[in-house]
Amino acid sequence: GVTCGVAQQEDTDDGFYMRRCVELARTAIGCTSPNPMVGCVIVKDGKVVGEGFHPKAGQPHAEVFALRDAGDLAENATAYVSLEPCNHYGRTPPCSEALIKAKVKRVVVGMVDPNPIVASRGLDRLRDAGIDVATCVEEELCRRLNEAYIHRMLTGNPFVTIRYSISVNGRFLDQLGEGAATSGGYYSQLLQEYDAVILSPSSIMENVSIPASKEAGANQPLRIIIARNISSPIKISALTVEPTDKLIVFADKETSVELERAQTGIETVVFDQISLNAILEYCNSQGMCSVLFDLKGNVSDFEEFLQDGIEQNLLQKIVVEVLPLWDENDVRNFPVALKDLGKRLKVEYLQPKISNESVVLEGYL
Ligand code: AOF
Ligand code: ZN
Repeated sequence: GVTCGVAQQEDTDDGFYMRRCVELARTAIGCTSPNPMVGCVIVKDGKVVGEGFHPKAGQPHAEVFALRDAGDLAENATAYVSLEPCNHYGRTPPCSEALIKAKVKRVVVGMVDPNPIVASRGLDRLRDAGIDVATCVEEELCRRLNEAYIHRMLTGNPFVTIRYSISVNGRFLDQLGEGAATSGGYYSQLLQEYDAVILSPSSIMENVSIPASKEAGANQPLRIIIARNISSPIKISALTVEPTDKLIVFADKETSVELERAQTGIETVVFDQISLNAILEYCNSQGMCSVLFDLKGNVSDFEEFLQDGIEQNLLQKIVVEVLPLWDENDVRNFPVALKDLGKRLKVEYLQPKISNESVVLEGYL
């Protein structure tokens, strides 16, 4: 990828406004795929005169909203953008031209755009126009913000996260029910970050409910239920599906026939064989940047996907929720696939998030 590593300008004000850009960008969390989240701030004489973010693919970019907000005050101002301004005609015209036209004096950028059709051309265009350009300000933060977009740009695959819950003594929570496995407001926040959440039918059957982000106004991920070799697809028809639920079943041929018979009315995509590759290919074709495998209590349904993911390097992140429970039962049930996955965690990236309800560990593979 294109990275510069060291910030060209270590100015505290630059860092401050860049962090504001990231905050603005996050307003559109879960809504921008296949595009990145981007925020922009226009600053003149130490005052913010314009702010904007990219709300959705197909809509104007962050810079356009911020420049509109600033109006004439953009002249001789500094524009902060969390991602390099684009220099191409896509769904929208180039932001580099918009910045030049607005006569900004300086542009401060968080990170270079890994999109091969941008990749430094935006920066070059601005410099050619005589604008003072600084890059890689709060680069790490900006990269984290768009880790899924970056991954997809560089690999052509969606960013894949595996999620599960354990007790303090390391028991995989397959018997403790959905309540235990999804306690913590973190789960609701996690869901809104992803374009899709992938579930096994058995993981949702007990409560006959599908997970949704409870954040106010949150974009809901597409809920994908993997249904293969299942004995009773009729159960899927018992799901309480709200009209607003984005729900789809990935079924093998046999299961799809059964589902049709049960007249579930739930949209079904039929696969010859449901493999991790097939799932990711579908998600990618739909412009999804990120996918969350929610193991809940059913690793056995996903074991083969995990093994394939490990072998082919298709898994990027693990999110483990440690619940304040001590399970008196045998802890030897810990799934082999997860042990394999755990061995690959890069410990230096482990990030604990501590709340009243649980400790969540996030690690990169
Ligand atoms: C920016 N500012 O806010 C965003 C950028 O189809 P388009 O026209 O929306 O272009 C999409 C590409 O533009 C996307 O892949 C990425 O390279 C860049 N996104 N660039 O200057 C923004 N969202
Ligand atoms: Zn743009």
